[in-house]
Amino acid sequence: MQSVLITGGAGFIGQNLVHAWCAARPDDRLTVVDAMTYAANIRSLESLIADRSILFVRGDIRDAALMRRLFDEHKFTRVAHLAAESHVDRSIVDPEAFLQTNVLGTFTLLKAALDAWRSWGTIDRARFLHVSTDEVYGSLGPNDPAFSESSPYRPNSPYAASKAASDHLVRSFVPTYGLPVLITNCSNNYGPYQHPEKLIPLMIIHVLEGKPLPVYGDGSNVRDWLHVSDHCDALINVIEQGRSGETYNVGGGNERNNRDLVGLICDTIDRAFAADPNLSARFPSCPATAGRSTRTLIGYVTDRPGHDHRYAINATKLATELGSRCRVDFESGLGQTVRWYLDHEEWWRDVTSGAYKAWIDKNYGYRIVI
Ligand code: NAD
Ligand code: TDX
Repeated sequence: MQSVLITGGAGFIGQNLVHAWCAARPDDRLTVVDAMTYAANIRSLESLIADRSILFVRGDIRDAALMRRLFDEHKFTRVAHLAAESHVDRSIVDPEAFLQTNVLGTFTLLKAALDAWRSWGTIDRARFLHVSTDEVYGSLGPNDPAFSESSPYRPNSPYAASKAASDHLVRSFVPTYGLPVLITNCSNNYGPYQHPEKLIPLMIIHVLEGKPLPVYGDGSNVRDWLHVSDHCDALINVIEQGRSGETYNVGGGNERNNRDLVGLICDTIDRAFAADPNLSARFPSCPATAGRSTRTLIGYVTDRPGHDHRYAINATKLATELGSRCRVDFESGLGQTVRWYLDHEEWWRDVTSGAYKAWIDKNYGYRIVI
């Protein structure tokens, strides 16, 4: 039995990880710490909190006194660190929050773990998993080999630079202080509970509401899509079985350019409307209601500055050392994700009101259709 701290557990991957962890390791005691920024949502955790399967603490990882108190109260033996500012476009408009949370927050958490585990004399049995991104490696050309764990760091956005800085800090705690850390760098996740500012949920919701689908640039940028459940399984495997001090890349092996991906989302929704007449009543503004292809909503808008062209992950190390492999086929994973958003309208309407709306105005207000 382990006492586990999950930071950022109210975010997209965090919520999925909490559920996966409870299912895979029911005897562990889980404490979730989350600052509840605009990106957080704890609806899916409410029943776990109510029946005391997990403890939820609203708190900021930059709060050193709180972090140390939590370590002392709960005697954590595992840390899965996911708390972060995670949206590239936001980091372009307002980078400071990324340095605060991703760099300083990670440092504060590392220090709390080190001080606690040293003072208890348990450092040899503890594990600190830092969840990072493939964006630290920069951008690939069309024929370049996929990123491996030894690819050089070449971050191109303030978000990627802040994650790269945090990876370096985490790594430095191994030779300097002997902290037992593991780092994972993963590709783009998709699945339930993803905030609608990210590509896949944004496009699904815009299709349902009959709004334009803003593809940045010419839509040729490629991402390697990883279902969040495969990612969570890999994280649990890495924290328990991975070699301390090592980095593991996690990828979906599903490269798609944004143009094709958005077209696939449209076709999936068109088929769902053709099969279920109730959807037309629920989403009257969707072109599929009138039997028109929702691809007619696709438009090309001003590109993201510094837009990385292609990401692809070589996940051989994870597969050969730890036996972790993806199980979710991309087309069926995308179909399930579309279905999830169709079935959870109340969830995304809630998220897309208020603060989210203000952000959309700020991010898309200046973009012109090209
Ligand atoms: P998310 O934005 O959905 O969730 C992040 C969570 O962190 C939110 O609940 C937020 O409230 C919390 N948080 C932010 N600042 C905090 C602070 N100072 N203290 C405590 N909590 C704070 O992000 P996500 O998509 O779930 O990503 C989780 C992690 O995985 C991040 O570290 C991200 O860099 C990494 N990652 C994500 C993806 C992806 O495709 N989503 C891919 C690669 C890596
Ligand atoms: O409206 C949009 N139009 C568009 O064309 C949005 C929001 C995105 N895009 C493009 C930009 C990217 O090429 O789609 C692609 C995916 O964009 P995002 O969903 O913003 O993801 P990305 O920038 O690739 O970063 C994601 O994967 C790596 C996560 O948000 C990061 O947290 C993670 O580290």
